[in-house]
Amino acid sequence: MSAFLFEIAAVDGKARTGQLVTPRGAIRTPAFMPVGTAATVKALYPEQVRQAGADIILGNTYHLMLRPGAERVQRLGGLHRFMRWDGPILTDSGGFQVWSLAQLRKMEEEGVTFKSHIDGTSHKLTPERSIEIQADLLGADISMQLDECTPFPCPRQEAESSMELSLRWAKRSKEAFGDREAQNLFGIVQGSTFEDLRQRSAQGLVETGFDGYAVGGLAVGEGFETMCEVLNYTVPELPHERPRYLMGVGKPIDLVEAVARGIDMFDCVMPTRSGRHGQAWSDYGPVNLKNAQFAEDSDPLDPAIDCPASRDYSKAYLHHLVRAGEYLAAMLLSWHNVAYYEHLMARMRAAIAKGEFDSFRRDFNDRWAEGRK
Ligand code: PRF
Repeated sequence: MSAFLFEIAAVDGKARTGQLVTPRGAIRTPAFMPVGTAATVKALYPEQVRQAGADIILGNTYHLMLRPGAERVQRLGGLHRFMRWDGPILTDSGGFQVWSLAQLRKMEEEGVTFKSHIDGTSHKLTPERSIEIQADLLGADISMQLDECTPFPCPRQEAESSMELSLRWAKRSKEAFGDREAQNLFGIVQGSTFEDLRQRSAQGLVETGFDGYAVGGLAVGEGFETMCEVLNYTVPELPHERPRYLMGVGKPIDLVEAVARGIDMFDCVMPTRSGRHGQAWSDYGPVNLKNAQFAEDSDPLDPAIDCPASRDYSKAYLHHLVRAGEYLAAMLLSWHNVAYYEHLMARMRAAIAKGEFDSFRRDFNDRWAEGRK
């Protein structure tokens, strides 16, 4: 197995900055991956996603296996060619989306059987089938092991048996993945909010050996403080020299605090989903453009961000588009939000490189708190 080169250029406290070098291009870390669930980052052209500063996007096994079908995507040249994104793609394994979207799930040692949320047809995902879909059919640059995400709160016994199942699936995923020159495989730490379970999960994954390590099972209702606490004891169990990915997180403040704890990669629907609901992200929190206070506000959302949606359109215009239910509202707000998230990552990378991450973090927390008032 050849792990992508991961160069850590600077460390500041627990925060790191560098790059993960893939055959489809380098991913500057800490990195934010916009979510392209159904072979599209919703409401954005691939060119806009790239221009907004994204080096890598995320795709979903669950959605693509159901529609248009993984074999069909392969026949059409793989996911990159199909959606016209030539940068790296990380795909999620499907476990979490089955858990959150599918009806009538049945978990077994072998895998998970479920009914599609689209048409009710039955499907099965095993660790082996998930790898086949991600790596062979879609052609993901980074594949994720199949895992089970526990709800919150979760009784200890259930968290333990679920974590052990995910660990057995990790080993089967790695076996199925085998040795690949140009593709990587990440393991996923589970164990809910139990320190010893998280430690055992991380140690089991490290023993098996992955190209990167994700922290799963968070942002499921445990809250900000608990998530930070879990990261406090989980991240130190992961190898310093490999990328660490916090799955499905989060708000801007979550990203800043997770980077402070040593996380290198993130994905979240937040920027695109809230963009479709009339919200724009800022250092002070979300701004609801529907609000009457913006009706005659001729300022742009953020002139410091090098993105037309952030710099060239007035809040008054965006307010009008949102009120009128125009498609362009979703397009411009999604574009701004992705650019804002990518700009935030760029600011964190620069602060870490200069050894100024502490003061960046403090100032950011002040602005975020100011926005709560
Ligand atoms: N596992 C997987 N994908 C995920 C998660 C997980 O635990 C989460 C947790 N919030 C988001 N996406 N495979």
